[in-house]
Amino acid sequence: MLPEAASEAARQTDSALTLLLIVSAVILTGVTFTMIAFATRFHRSRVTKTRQIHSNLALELTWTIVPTIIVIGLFFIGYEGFATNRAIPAADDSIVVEVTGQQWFWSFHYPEYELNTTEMTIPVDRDVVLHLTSLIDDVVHSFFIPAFRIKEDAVPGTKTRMWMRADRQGDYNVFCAEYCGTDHARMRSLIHVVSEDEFESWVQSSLEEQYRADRVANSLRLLLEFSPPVHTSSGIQGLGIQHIAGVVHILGEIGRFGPFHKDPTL
Ligand SMILES: [Cu+2]
Repeated sequence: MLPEAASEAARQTDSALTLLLIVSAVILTGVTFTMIAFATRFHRSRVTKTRQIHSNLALELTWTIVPTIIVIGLFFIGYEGFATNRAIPAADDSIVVEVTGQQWFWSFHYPEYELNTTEMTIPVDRDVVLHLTSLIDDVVHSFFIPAFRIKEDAVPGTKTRMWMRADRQGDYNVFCAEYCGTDHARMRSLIHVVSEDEFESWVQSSLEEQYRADRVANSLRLLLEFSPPVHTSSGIQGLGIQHIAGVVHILGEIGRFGPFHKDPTL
């Protein structure tokens, strides 16, 4: 049902679930067979008169103490996993990623690098702390990573947190697990778990890409802000000299910083 676990905490969750399943299966089987045995043994065709039993201390103590021990035992096993997932590591020796949900996509911000992305990349064997929220006028979403067995609500105006430490490289799905409107089912993303070296070079190339995109976007914004439209005699808006100058400027920017140019230091 779930993909292979990609962190130690996920395996801890899996073993708690497996144990719970085994205990439940044993109890279900025991109860079912006892029920069938009693229904057969004491069927109306065999027994017409029952003995009145007022108390049976040994039996009552057994069916009180044994289930109590089982339930308390399961509680502690569950609590152990819960405590692991809530013991969020200190921010200074982990990677912080700010996750924002909105109808209907996730976006990521790495404050340490001032980097914005639409998919998440993290290094293997490093603690990663997620700060989750939703846009202020949006709805509640839920950030769910099945491979890490963790899920946390992303709530407008509030910051929630969770963490993970991936120990297997690969690409892992992210889903929104809180119904949030029409395209809820399409609100997916990916987490790429890569080596430390690959992560460093990914940060570098993403920053370069972001820098180029920002330069072009800024030029466009300046052009729109500072170039008033020119009205021709027919009343149709035309290009003014500022527009032409602006377009030339943008073409220059694209040439210097655009997708065809690799060196952002120029
Ligand atoms: Cu959602």
